[in-house]
Amino acid sequence: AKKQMGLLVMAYGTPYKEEDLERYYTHIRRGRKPSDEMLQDLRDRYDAIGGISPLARITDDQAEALKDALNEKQDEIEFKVYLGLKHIEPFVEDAVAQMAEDGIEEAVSIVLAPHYSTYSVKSYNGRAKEEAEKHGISIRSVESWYDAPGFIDYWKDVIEAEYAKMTEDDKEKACLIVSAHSLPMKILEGGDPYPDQLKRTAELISEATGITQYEIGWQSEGNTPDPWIGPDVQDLTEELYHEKGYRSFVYAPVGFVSDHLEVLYDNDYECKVVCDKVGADYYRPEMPNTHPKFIRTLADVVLDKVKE
Ligand code: FEC
Repeated sequence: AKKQMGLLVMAYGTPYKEEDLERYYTHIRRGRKPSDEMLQDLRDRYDAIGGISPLARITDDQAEALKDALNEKQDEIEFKVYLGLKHIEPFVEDAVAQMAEDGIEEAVSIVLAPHYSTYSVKSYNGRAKEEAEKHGISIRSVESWYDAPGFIDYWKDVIEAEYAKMTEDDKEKACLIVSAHSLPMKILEGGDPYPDQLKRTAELISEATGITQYEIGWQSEGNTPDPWIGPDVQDLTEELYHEKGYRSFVYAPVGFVSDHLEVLYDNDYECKVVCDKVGADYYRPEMPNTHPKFIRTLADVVLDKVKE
């Protein structure tokens, strides 16, 4: 018989319906309720992208597709998938408790975010491990996959598809902006690898595509008084337009993997507003979602972890 293994797929989570907004936002703020104004601002952003973002459905589909890819790739292990979210149910802890109920003794986990940071991946993995220990489940966690060959190759294809829409003259004046979610500057004090990992993803994409006009940007910074890592993608756009004469911007939000608020609003609306204001062309390659090349890459990363 095949060996049974739990596959814990972890992701940020999104509200399922309008009424979830307040508790979701409160959870993101570690228990501090947002003001009415902040809540309205968030509601307006979801409305601007056509209602509650499609993240929930996409995340489910990604987890399911990853399980199928893993079970097709080999025949020693039967993977059973569990979705664990950071800010809404099913929480990471709910997923691990469900594994225990199902009699799973061994599991592997992956976060649907490529770059490791103490704020993101470390906290997901820590929560999974703590709950797994309570149930005597042994769990191995993937820490990052920002340089996985198939991940870089995915971005190469979709970035090249955007450049293919340009004339030769447009290409000469185009800049690729490779970005991830900003984090508070204080993470850098502990030597967090997050910024270097983003830099590496960008270098690998540049090597694969031959695009040398590229910049690193940070986006979606939170509404808190701390300083956040910059440059912010919007400020960067204006600066590059004026100082380097770029006239087309291609945004590759490689720190994310789905069509959700941070891409559909922060890139497709906010960055587009800046491009329209200065008079530059806006491009944004398709997000990985459940693209087979992307899912196969995640499956390779998980199998490498299992074989370690
Ligand atoms: O589409 C959706 O419904 C969810 C989109 C979404 C993703 C996402 C990913 C990351 N976040 C990260 C860090 C922070 C920090 C704060 C913060 C705040 C928010 C708010 C919303 C939100 N995030 Fe998020 N994030 C998404 C959504 N995030 C909504 C609250 C309103 C706002 O500030 O815009 C600041 C918390 C605080 O106030 O103290 C920090 C990181 C990621 C990427 C890694 C991952 O996916 O886990 C890091 C998707």
